[in-house]
Amino acid sequence: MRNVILGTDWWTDCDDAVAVRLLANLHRAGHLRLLGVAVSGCMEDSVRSLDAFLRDCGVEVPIGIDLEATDFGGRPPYQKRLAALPSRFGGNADAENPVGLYRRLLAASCGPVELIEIGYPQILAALLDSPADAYSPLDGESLVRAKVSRLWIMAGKWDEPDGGRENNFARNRRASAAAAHLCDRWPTPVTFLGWEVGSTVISGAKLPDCDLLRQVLIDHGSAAGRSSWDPMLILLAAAGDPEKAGYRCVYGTASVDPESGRNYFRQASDGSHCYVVKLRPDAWYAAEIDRRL
Ligand SMILES: [Ca+2]
Repeated sequence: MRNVILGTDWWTDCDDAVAVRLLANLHRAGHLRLLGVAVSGCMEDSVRSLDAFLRDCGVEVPIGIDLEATDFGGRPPYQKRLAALPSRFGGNADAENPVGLYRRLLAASCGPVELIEIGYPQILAALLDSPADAYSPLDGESLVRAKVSRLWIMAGKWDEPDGGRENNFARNRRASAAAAHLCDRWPTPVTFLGWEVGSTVISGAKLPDCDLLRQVLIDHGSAAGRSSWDPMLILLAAAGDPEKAGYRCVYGTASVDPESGRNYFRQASDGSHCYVVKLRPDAWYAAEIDRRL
């Protein structure tokens, strides 16, 4: 079975919750094995709310969080209500260090692991720079090279040749610097799903009133559904094959300006990076998500 680790900002947008529900359902169905979740945004209720939501989805996995990630701005709107539900965690301090979580799970995995990132990139960038530790004698870059087969990441805006700008890479200076480092140094193939892919695909509007995910969407102000950036990445990763998931790939090398967060792409047929382009109408992708929630 394919092993995956999820990275999520679990921050101001509710498409992370739609994505977590999808991934939890795929995990419970035995389609893939979710090893753990790393949280790249940190507010008071982050870990309790994520764990409570995962438990409601029928999944209990290790959680790590970047406790310093309090500087992304905005007001996370749906976590407080979730944090009042039962959780294994008393608070954020009970969760693992996120780089330690990745190192522990990667070192312990017998087979290759695929990483799915729907949040800010500073944890993965820090993983690359991590030294050998009790979990592995390998430094971070070597450990990723040895154990990770691919990174699937919702990030960037790839339809602007002069440099697109997207939240996960450009929210603040820290995110942009980490994105630049990630694009420069990440040693495995990377598949990007950009802002332009998910913004017009609206999912999550057909949930029953009793569904906790529906409450999340309402608390976000998206009772009529939300753009599908993060859930589209989950289905792309789950398919494993972009063509089967309704996309074509553009291959080459991605880069990010560490100051502005703008992303650029140099096309090359042998590049280890690719971004996906939709081949089907928006309603098809939305239906694929909604029927799996
Ligand atoms: Ca996200």
